Amino acid sequence: MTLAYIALGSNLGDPRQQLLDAIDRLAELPDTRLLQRSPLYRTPPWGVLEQPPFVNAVVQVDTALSPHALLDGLLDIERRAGRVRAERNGPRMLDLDLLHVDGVQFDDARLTLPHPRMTERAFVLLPLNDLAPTLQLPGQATVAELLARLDLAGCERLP
Ligand code: PH2
Ligand code: MG
Ligand code: MG
Repeated sequence: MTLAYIALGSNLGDPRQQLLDAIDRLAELPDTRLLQRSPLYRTPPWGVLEQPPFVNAVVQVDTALSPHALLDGLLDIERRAGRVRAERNGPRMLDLDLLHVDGVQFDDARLTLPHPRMTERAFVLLPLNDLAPTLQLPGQATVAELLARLDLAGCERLP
């Protein structure tokens, strides 16, 4: 079994409920156990600014699935949540991104691990820091160190 971290995001429909439903679906993935989930955060949109705020979270799973099989599972959960592939960085019902798989550094047309842009994104590192502050990202620093460099303005933990 291998530890993996998955980021969740939504800013359409009922984002909070989308994330809670997605966490239930993640817990049902084959050969996978949900170990921890972060609090939910409301975060200002990054990339495309003219869109509603997001709700973001991160979960930690223990899985026997390969990274590509796990990715297929995430895409299936996105599809079932009504995700339509549209504008890059634009609004979405549900986005599930595979952030990190223990011991795996990998790059192909479908998947890059660790996720190459996670180190610049408060909406990823803030919830990841709740679960794994000392997680070392290859060639870089720990999650807590990377988070300390980012602007957290507008990020708010939801009750
Ligand atoms: N996802 C994006 C683009 N911008 N901004 C926030 N705050 N949260 C996200 O999850 C997000 C985003 C593309 O995946
Ligand atoms: Mg994303
Ligand atoms: Mg995605």
